[in-house]
Amino acid sequence: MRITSEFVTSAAAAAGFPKERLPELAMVGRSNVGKSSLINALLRRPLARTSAAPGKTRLANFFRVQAPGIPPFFLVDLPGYGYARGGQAARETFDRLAADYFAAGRGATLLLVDSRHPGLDPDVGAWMWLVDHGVTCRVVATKVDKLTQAERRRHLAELERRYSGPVTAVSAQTGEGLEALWTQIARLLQQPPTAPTAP
Ligand SMILES: Nc1nc2c(ncn2[C@@H]2O[C@H](COP(=O)(O)OP(=O)(O)OP(=O)(O)O)[C@@H](O)[C@H]2O)c(=O)[nH]1
Ligand SMILES: [Mg+2]
Repeated sequence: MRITSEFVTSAAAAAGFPKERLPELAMVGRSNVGKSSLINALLRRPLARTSAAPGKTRLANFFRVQAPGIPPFFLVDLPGYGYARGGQAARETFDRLAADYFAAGRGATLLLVDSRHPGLDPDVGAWMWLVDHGVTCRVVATKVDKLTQAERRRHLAELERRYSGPVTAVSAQTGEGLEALWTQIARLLQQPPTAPTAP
């Protein structure tokens, strides 16, 4: 599968979001869950900056992507939530950026959760917020390479119960699950864009 991708822009607020309208898919999840790593694994090149320390991605980064059988789209790397360093001011900036992004009704979302920790309160809270705001959202379990086979079965069952639907398990490290995720992305992007809803 030939995939082409390019970095388009970074935005600290809605005014900086691209004016060009394409289907969009945003990566949402706790800091350090593996959003930027998953983008790089999907695109097969290190476009998004990753870090072992949480809080690496501080802006909304937009990548233009072309993949076979999928109309061109923006993949969006958003800052993670649940990251304390930088204090209240930093947290509010992140919250405002995410609120701006979703208020603009720009597209669908992948909610990334760590496969080792199913059903964390902030993740369930984020999921409920997205669903309440009418955002099309699919759950992806990251870092599955870190689990034993028995843990995988148990944690995935737990996740599917918590999020009332199928969960795609992936590893940015081994590439496991990426093909299934591409199939899901193609399906998500063929749906009509989500309408903006009042908060
Ligand atoms: N073993 C393993 N480690 C991973 C995987 N994906 C990401 N990591 C590691 O997890 C850490 C965080 O990854 P990032 O991709 O920077 O996480 P992020 O969600 O973008 O973090 P923020 O930008 O801080 O919100 C890095 O040390 C990655 O190498 C994976 O699939 N398997
Ligand atoms: Mg990141």
